[in-house]
Amino acid sequence: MTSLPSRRDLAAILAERGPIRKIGVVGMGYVGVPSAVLFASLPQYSKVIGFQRNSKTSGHKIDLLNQGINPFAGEEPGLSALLGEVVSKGKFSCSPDFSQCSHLDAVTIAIQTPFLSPRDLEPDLAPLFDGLKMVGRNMGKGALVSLESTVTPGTTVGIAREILEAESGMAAGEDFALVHAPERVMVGRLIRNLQEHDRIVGGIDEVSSRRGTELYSSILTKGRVIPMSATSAEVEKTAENALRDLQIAAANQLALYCEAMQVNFFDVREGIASLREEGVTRAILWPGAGVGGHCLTKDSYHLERGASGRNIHLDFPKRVNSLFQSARQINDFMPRHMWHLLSEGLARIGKVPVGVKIAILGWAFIPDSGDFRNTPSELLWSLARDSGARVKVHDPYVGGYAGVHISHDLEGVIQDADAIAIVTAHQMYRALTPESVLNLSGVPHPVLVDGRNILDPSRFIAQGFVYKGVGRGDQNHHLIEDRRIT
Ligand code: SAJ
Repeated sequence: MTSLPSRRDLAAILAERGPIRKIGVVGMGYVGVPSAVLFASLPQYSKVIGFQRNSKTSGHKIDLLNQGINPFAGEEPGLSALLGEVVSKGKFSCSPDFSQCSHLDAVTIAIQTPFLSPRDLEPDLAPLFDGLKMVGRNMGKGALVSLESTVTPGTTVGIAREILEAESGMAAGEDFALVHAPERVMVGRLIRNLQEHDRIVGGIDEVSSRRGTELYSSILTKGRVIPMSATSAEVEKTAENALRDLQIAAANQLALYCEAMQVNFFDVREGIASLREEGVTRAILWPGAGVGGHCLTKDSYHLERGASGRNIHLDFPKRVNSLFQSARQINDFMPRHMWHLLSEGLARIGKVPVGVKIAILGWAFIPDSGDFRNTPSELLWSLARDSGARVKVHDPYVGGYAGVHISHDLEGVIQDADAIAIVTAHQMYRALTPESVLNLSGVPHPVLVDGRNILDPSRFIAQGFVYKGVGRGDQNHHLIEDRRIT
């Protein structure tokens, strides 16, 4: 039994309506666009409409999409070709006019729920609620509504259902079907993820789950639908990221322990990861300069809110913090740890942060991407600035960031630097050599803080660098050598 049995009339209404043929996708973001073009590429669907508010920030996408132009900068294999094809065949179009929802069989809603402000960790649900209102106001009897945005458990059967019912005057589970089908796509592999990842489909009732399964199984090539209740689907989505965040935090904490005990985390990790036998495998991830992005930084808080909501009785040990909250605190500490390593490095050569020049390499939150949402680099940048240092930032993929100058000139950023901190593992940073950095920095003992363990410590130490690495307890107290003229 995946969820409550539906009232008979919903099944009858859907049977009378027949198979899904016309689909709406609300939110032309990196989830909505590939979903829409995949649906439109299938013969069983006669029309897909992408709904996009004509807002200042995203309204431009409407014209681009109607011309068959991919609005996203990064490389998305297959997306541009598929978009051009479905637009030229007249199977997909984009519109700000939600009245076109009235004749659609299914409407999916993929509107982001970013932090209102990182300080209070509350999600900004206003755009999502607006989307729900517009759909509720215009959808017809027998429609399927699928909420794809990541939300706090309890949202689908709670406020989402209430908005849809209030705006439509209809009842979920009787006049229309309602599911939560969380997105699980990664930038750079959107189409492939939608086709190959298993898809969680959580209905408010069994008929809704079945209608949602009909919709999403159509775009799956390798993946399968995993049906469950709507709230289970919300818990699954937030938990899959909370658990990843927890695994990263475990690696970060172990790395801090290894530094304190002056051993090499990566040796320890190799040993742990060698346990590959059935049933004894250890899922150990990688420590680093911090955890950014819009998934792992917020989904744990969705999960925590769901487990502490009204009418929730949680039996949990007293005075013990949630593992997921602690994981967030450890991961959010890592940029501060980077600052501690950098300050210790400067102290080793008798320098204080005031007036020194610091080069921060990497602003994006993941390698070889321009995506900088919730970047760990910002805290390191603030700590360095607040200490009186002169800070320059390099990132080859990030065009700009409010209040921070992001340079694309790596040499210019390293020029005259007393300290260099690697925060993002962009491929180009792996090519840095001690000689090139020394010549640019012009100081005898530059401090190098490697937040992603991408450079060989011994090569830089041999040339006079003061090296500090996350997890490198075996190297972080090395003797300072004079540059060997090679
Ligand atoms: N990170 C570490 N150590 C690791 C892995 C990641 O410090 O071992 C850091 C990264 O540097 C980054 C942050 O964590 O700053 C997030 O990295 P991520 O690889 O988890 O990338 P995301 O945030 O794009 O996560 C997404 C999630 N996908 C969805 O929500 C659909 C996540 O569930 C996926 O596992 C992840 O992509 C993925 O595997 O690529």
